Amino acid sequence: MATSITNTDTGNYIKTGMTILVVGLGKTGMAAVKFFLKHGATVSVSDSSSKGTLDPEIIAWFEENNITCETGGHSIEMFTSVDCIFVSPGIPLSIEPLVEARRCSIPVTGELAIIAHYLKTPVVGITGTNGKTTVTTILGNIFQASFQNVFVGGNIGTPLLEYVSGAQTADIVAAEISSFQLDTGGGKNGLSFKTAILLNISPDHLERYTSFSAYVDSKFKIFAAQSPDDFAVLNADDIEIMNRKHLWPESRKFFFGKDLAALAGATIHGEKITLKNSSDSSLPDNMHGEEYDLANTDLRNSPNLQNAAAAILAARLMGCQQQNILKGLASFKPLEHRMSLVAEINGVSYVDDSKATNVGAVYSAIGAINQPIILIAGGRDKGGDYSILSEAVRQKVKHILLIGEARDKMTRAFLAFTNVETLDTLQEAVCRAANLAVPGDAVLLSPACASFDMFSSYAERGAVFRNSVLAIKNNTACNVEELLFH
Ligand code: UMA
Repeated sequence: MATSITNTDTGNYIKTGMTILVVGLGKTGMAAVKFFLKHGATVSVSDSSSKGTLDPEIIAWFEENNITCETGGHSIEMFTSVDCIFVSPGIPLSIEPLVEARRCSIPVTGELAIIAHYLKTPVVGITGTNGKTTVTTILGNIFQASFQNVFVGGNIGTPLLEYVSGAQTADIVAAEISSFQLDTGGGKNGLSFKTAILLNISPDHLERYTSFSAYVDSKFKIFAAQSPDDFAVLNADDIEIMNRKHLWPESRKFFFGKDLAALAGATIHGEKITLKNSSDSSLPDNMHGEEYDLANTDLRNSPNLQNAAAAILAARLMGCQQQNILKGLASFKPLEHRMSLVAEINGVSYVDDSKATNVGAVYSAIGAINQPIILIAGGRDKGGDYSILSEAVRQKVKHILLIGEARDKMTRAFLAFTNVETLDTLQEAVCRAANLAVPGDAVLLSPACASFDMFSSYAERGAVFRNSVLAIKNNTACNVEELLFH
């Protein structure tokens, strides 16, 4: 082995000649390979996909740079013959070669732990089960109105390692942070966020975590490296967050929500958000009493009011002025596949909420619709507890159409509460929904599951829903089955 690393917990410091294995060759893995090469490391890579699925240009580039490339699986030999292992966020930490590497005391690290030592720009981190991308986008807009140069990245799309590899010219970074990223770099030695936002927590990714409590612990790691000069922004209406006072950060805590009681932060009333102090905590710079009216913005409905409140609070704590925050809020456009109205056909609304990949998101979607609902759900099960939806389904959902791997498990969960049918494809489900719906109903795609059993992403699933609905809209006189299948 070449040079050993100084920090045996995480392997944060990259030294010339040290050997690093990068696991996973997606966006993060490729950014990591380039970053480690730039810092003089000897890099090898390992990916579970077969060689044929990798871009031949990338394989050629690996050869040119003497990068040993393992494809089609992960071998213990590769994992135990390096100084340090870098894992991409999507790699389960329980795979055998990683367990064996840890047994051999080889440090396993990830993006946040690495950039903790290289990032020079103040960063606002946004995590939570739902709403991360929306809040990151809102904050990105506000920062664009407030600063000269802004970088928006992380789980939203561009790896933070890409930013750190470059000239780092931004004045501020808005980073969407997933629990997967926090697992390998969100601890005390991990990235320190100037402001860290925890939006909400409900069961998700339970196919990866041993328990809900392990998932919650992962989310709270976003605060672990903060100092008392940093800010934490927490959801006062979220029971899971408020019940875990023992996990709350040492940084200065501010809250957002409808019921702040004696807490300081951003309070939501109707379509307005007001900043307030409390008896034992004050917002900096006389922000107390500042009001933000969202009535004329695309953020006026729940859960976006909560998302906006978190973003306003964080932006203000980072020194943005009210007029620039208002500009940022006004420029927000709803993101695709999140409660997006696709069409109204014969008095029936068709709503695409394909991004709702967990039970909590579906709960919120059902709550936001004040019409009888025909719900299309299902996909790859993520270990969520569907019974959380029982009461909402009994009250508002007249029919559930289930697709994908989870359909039998979901049928058992909902049969006692509404009419349930299973179908083979999303197109069939849309046709069936169109046949069942009467004027005044809403057809809602809100799957509570991942899409990967049938689609490449939630975006593709949403696009298939949208195309099916639009095909019906453009041919309302036709039989919908004929329209979609012939
Ligand atoms: N792979 C293996 N072994 C495995 C599993 C996967 O080698 O056991 C390989 C795959 O063949 C593939 C690569 O790993 O080549 C993919 O790595 P990755 O899943 O970590 O994906 P990246 O392309 O690096 O994208 C990641 C995030 N993906 C995940 O966390 C799963 C992206 O978030 C993020 O945008 C990107 O980094 C930049 O930061 C996506 C996501 O789904 C949107 N995130 C989850 C979510 O939002 O729920 C957390």
